[in-house]
Amino acid sequence: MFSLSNRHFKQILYLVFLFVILIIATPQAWADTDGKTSNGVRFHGGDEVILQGFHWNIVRTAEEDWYKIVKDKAEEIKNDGFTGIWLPVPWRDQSFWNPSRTENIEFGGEGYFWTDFNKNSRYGDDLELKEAAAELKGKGVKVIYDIVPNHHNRGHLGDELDLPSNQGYYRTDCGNCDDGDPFMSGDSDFNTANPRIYNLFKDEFSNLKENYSASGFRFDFVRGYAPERIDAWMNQTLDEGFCVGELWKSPQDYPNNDWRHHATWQDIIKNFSDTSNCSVFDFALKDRMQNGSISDWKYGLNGNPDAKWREVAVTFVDNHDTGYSPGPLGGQHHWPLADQQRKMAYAYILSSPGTPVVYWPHMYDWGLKDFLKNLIKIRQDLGIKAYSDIKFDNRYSGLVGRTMGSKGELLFALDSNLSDPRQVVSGPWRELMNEDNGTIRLWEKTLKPEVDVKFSCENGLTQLGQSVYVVGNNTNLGNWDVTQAIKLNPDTYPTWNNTIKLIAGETAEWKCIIRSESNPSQVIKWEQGSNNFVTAALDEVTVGHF
Ligand code: 7SA
Ligand code: CA
Ligand code: CA
Repeated sequence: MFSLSNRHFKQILYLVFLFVILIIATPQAWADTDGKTSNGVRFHGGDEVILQGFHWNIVRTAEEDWYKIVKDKAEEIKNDGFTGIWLPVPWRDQSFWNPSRTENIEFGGEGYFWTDFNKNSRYGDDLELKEAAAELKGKGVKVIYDIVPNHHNRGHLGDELDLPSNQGYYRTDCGNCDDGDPFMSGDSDFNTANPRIYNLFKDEFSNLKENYSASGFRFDFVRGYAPERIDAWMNQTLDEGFCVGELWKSPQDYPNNDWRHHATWQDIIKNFSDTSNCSVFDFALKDRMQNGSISDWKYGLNGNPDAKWREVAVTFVDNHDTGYSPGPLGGQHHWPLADQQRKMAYAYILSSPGTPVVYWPHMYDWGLKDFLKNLIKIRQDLGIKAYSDIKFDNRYSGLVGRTMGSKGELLFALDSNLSDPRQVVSGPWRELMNEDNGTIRLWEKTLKPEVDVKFSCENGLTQLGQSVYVVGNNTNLGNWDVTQAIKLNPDTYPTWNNTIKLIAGETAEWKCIIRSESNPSQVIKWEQGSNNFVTAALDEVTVGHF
């Protein structure tokens, strides 16, 4: 019988203890929470930030197969903070039509008028899709496929999906063979209640999960079929996955005798979510962004006072339908947000509840990557989730509010006359962002308090019109921007002093400078040698010298 000496037993115990510490200490590996809302809606823990991984004209403009481009970018997408990517419809689309009366342009092939489940599409071939999806999943970016169960391009020779008519498979096979709206004339609509059709999609969804790394689905044109069908499909294939429905149908789009004709956008999309148990694109917010003032943005589903409503919202600024896309005709732009509001809109959706989606061209084609990456980092550092609490402050112009993250509070002021965050609620507030002449301002109140640290600079011999300042490597010290440096007082000249707040426990690097009063960017003298260091603690003193 193998017996452990007391010493060996202790060694093993110690090793186990170390292993446990290591696991807990690696936060990024454990950051992704899963699970449904308490009402059973599939939002994968509510900590998702999603990239829309295509735009309308990709099939006409990509320099090479799109799947290869996305695969090669997987590391960057992960590092930008995205936890999921919405990939285009994986099935081949051989349709085409000319969207312009004046120019000879060909649209079609984007996936929404797909032929069959063959995955050799305009985005790349089957193997490229498999590899791109596996690479993304391997990096921790969940793959969410665009799914179009409402209709397809039917009845061509050689199709791998060639269903006969008059068998109950299509809308046109009987008077009520479709429990939803028609797409266009409806002659390509499925009867998704038909067992064969239902199972066709169920098996394909399982295939996407087993062989194409699917972790979620985006259901297209959900006005076209019963939301209960979506819940059944998800239950049987990817019940713990992420799902979102695209219900783009305004109250006036419903017939007079339908309750939704007299309801709000929020009621309509929340009702869909209740029945499908999927999250839902926040067209209530989109409607306010398009038709309201910026202070009306609080009326999106994601701003609802009830967390059970906020948490199912999937917020967006524009997508491949509503917005512009690089390439022919600028894409579709059915309902584009005004350019000058775009950055404020992203500042809002990334600082507020719901699950935010960033549109590919905004992130990677039109110069907003650093701005958006910073917003995503702020969201994740403060632990803001789909269900986080939000409080708006109507005393100021524009949109002012606070989102309560699990690690701290974020105060946002967009296009507002609010001058000091402490007017909203006492601090200490630390400024995180100030863009576009103050139209976008964010502050944080971390759970980490700030402490007063005494800074001194010795031998600060100055001429008239010059003063000694401190500049350093964090927001309170000007982020090494000499125009944001902190001025000291010559009360013990030539030693200059001042008290500056730093976050308790944080270590900062800094230097003394002699700077012109009249021209803030003119530095007459930098402190020589290496940077000074200080770790913020109560009554800490830190001294530099010229
Ligand atoms: O107007 C914008 C808003 O203004 C606001 O002020 C209004 C809003 O209500 C108002 O408050 O929003 C309205 O307009 C929206 C955009 O049209 C509507 C919304 O309901 C309405 O209220 O949104 C609808 O259209 C979107 C494009 C859909 C929404 O789900 C839907 O509700 N988006 C998704 C659905 C599809 C289709 O799968 C995709 O469409 C979108 O990318 C996706 O995100 O055999 C069939 C057949 C025949 O019946 C036809 O006669 C024949 O012409 C085939 C042929 N149809 C072709 C189409 O004519 C052609 O346009 C088809 C084969 O190809 C094209 O269709 C494209 C579609 O244009 C394109 O957007 C489709 C298939 O390639 O792919 C895309
Ligand atoms: Ca999650
Ligand atoms: Ca339909």
